[in-house]
Amino acid sequence: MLCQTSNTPTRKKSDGNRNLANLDSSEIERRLELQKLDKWHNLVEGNLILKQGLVDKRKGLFARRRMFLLTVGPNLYYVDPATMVLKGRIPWSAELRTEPKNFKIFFVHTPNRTYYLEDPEGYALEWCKSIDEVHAYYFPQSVLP
Ligand code: 4IP
Repeated sequence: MLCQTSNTPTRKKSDGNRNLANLDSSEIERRLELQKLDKWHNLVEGNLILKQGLVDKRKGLFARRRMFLLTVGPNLYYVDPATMVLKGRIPWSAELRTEPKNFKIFFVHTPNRTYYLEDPEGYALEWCKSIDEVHAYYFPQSVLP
């Protein structure tokens, strides 16, 4: 697993992440129908949300609390939950990789930027695992042996 190293803590129980590899097209359609009732649906360009949660994204001295939405595509959108404005998205590429620091803090490395992220609920390892799974699904050639 890309995000796990020998000195990282063991994972907490699952927080409801949906595994992309286990979803067939009819299940995706069914979940998309349900998702249309979700207040985040209009912000993710019609893509099925695989995982969501509030994450503090640090840039410079300050951190901004954002709703992170991991979707098929793949996409990793972040939204200001107070204004419901889509603020950005982490760009995907074969080079993207996660790095958990502890239960709360994790990094997402991209070629041009490292995103410094903190899950106040302590699900950093789940975020890394979910992002890694989506990455492996879309960029299978980049998975290390
Ligand atoms: C902002 O700081 C926010 O952290 C922005 O995050 C961030 O954009 C800006 O970086 C940064 O300057 P202030 O709110 O204190 O001004 P968000 O877009 O989530 O509000 P990104 O999206 O890039 O992290 P710059 O370098 O993109 O402007």
